[in-house]
Amino acid sequence: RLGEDPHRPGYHVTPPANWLNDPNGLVHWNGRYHVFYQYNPTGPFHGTIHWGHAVSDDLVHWEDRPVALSPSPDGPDRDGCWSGCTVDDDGVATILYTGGRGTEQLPCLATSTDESLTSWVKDPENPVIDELPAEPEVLRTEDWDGEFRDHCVWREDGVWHQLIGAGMEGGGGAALLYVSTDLREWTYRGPILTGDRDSAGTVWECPELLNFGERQLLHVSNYEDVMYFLGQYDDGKFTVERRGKLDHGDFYAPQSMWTDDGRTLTWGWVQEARDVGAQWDAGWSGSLSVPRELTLAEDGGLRQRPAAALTELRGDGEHRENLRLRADEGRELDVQSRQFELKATVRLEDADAVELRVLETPDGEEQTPIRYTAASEVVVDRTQSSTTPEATTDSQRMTVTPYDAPLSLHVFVDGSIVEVFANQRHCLTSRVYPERTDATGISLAATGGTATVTGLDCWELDSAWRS
Ligand code: DQQ
Repeated sequence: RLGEDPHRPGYHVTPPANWLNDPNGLVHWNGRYHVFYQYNPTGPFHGTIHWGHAVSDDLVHWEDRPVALSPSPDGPDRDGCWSGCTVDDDGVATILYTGGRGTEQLPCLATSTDESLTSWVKDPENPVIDELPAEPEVLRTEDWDGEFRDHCVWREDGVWHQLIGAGMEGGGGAALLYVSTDLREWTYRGPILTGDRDSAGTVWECPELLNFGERQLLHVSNYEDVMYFLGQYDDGKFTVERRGKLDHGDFYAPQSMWTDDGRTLTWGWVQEARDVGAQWDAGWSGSLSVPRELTLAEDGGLRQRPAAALTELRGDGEHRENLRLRADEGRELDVQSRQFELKATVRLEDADAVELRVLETPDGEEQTPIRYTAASEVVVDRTQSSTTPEATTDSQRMTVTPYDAPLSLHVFVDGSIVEVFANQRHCLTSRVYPERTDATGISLAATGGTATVTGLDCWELDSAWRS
């Protein structure tokens, strides 16, 4: 594995080198957690995509495994093995993925009977779906015969159900439903939901349906954002009750794993926010988020929490209580690190904002403030994140619903990743690339008045990789 790079995450899932994009085929198999991902083994760019593979016994220590799927030169996936999922077909691990061939996007299937999910055999009948659905008409572009890809498969009443993401000619995105008794012959049933182009994007990639019992959640990636719809899925139709974004930053194409003990754990692709040249120089590109446990809150909204297992990585730390922050008075923490977790409960009182500054140099030249404002926003301010002139300087923000209770902030920093959870429901993942080796400080400050941090814990986190 590539190492020795201050921007390279230590506990997030990254490729050994080269390129990673979407998480794929996440599965808890024979007691081990398997993560596959879109991988280009030949360079840090989105080229001919394979499926990379990493495995873990505890969700926090990871081991690289050999590439699981590679394009077959004469196959329907000759130009790429794109995103898909893994299901358990009576003990046989089965992947449904999109093969790329020229301008076509072709649903394909592969199986593994090997306990470690190392070797996969492609179905000789691939592709398993060889024509586009008639209605709605699938969007064709200069590049593609049809925007029609990515797979979410589940079993319901003994029948396999599959969602494929699509764009509609003249319209917006769609999540198209197919059914099958054997995962190989599929019958088209129509869209479970379609989106309005202006408010929900032209194409829906990577649709995924999650079942929380009384409510279901459909999320789709629309080139910009990961939109989620919470509501009722019944008999092939999804009725939306609320909608939102799973994350407000650099987070895309997420996918979930249903663990043996019933948790829904979701990983997203954390894209780079630096130019292609910098990615070439680094020799790697892309990371997965930390696994997030998704549940429904008591009020029916969506809860997102970092997976509990991440506590296993905690090393040295510090604890503070009732820290009063007077206007413009900074407080430094003892922990200095680029690889840490911080939890804080913040009450604004009469302050305009509280800033948690991470990756900060002693003179403040480089710093990334995570700012909680009286306007109920959390902002990741990247204007001073890096002294590199090419670095991204735009700020990212999200509205955190006002609560009677103070704001709970839970932050994971890892090299160049800043992953923020607010009130266990709003997420913002950001990329920053500080240049200076002393950008390891963490401090707190209030502006415009006084604020109280009623409780704060900060831990350095260990690295995750066994290669
Ligand atoms: N990435 C894959 C596609 C998917 C896109 C290709 C989303 O299957 O639609 O690498 O990032």
